[in-house]
Amino acid sequence: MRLIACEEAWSIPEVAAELKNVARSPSQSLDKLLVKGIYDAEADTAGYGKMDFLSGLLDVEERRLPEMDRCGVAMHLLTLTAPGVQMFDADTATDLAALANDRMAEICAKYPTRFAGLGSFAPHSPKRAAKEIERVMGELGLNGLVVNGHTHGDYLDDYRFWPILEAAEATGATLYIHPRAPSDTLKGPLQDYAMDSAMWGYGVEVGTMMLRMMAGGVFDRFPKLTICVGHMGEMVPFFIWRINFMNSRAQKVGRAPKTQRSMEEYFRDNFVFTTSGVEDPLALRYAIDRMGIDNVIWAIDYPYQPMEPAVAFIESFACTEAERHALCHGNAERVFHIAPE
Ligand code: VNL
Ligand code: MN
Repeated sequence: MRLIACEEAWSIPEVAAELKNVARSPSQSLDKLLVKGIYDAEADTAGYGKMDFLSGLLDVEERRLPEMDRCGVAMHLLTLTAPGVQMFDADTATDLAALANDRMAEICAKYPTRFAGLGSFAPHSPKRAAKEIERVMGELGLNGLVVNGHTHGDYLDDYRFWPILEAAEATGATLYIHPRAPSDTLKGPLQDYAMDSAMWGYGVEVGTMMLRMMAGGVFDRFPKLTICVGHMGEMVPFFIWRINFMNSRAQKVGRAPKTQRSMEEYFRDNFVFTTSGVEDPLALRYAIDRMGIDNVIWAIDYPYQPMEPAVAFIESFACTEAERHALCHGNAERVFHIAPE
């Protein structure tokens, strides 16, 4: 079975160097716990540096490719790792996104059956971002887009980001909303016990973004836009019944804008999600039965998650051949414009 892993983190030295500057800046962002840990290891107190994610992020050929071969992983869909360029000023972010996209396109051209990639852009400069999206999906021939949660506290339901959503829809680019730590106004009680990141904060951050977009009517304005999220849907599949019920009540009393379709319809029609970092067969079975097999895609979350157990998880998952085909590569090929074998 062709295994295409669809949320695989990667970086370039120039972005890593700029993140080291962020680590030493006075920013109060909750992302600094991870940024300090990975990019300024001498200053690390949280232990990220000890896990040495940086060498895994910066590497393609030395360790990643041999490990893919060993585990039987055909392809990684690469993404510039969170927080991407979103903590930089708009000019630096715009330039570094373009540089990362160029490098990613080189890797994909060198290994067309082993690597595909999602392009980055600077959301804080929406018009230039829209131009970069056209370049990513045109000239560079990449497979879609990635954004990491909020940008300086703003979420994608804000009309200022419409040029970005418009360009994504027009170019047929699926937009992967990857997590970063919750914004300054959301972070309060999430600062302790390692709740800032993958354990809990990331899901709160992306789930909040998803609900703002659905309830805010983004998909009435951009009905063909496809959003991908990771981590088994960032808790939304399990809660969609209640989200749907309560949004409908809120619309009736004027606490939420009237939308053309229901929250459940937006989630089914405008979203897909990956299994990244949730290797739980009960959660996967529920997600497939609840949202439909066409909406679920396998991913590892390398190097934050090791490859081998993620492969064992999907290969041992009890499902039909048609379901395995969809999970392991069919849906990825459709959603991310990857040529079938
Ligand atoms: C972690 C996990 C970080 C998955 C990630 O991106 C991620 C983590 C920065 O465990 O800190 O995609
Ligand atoms: Mn990830």
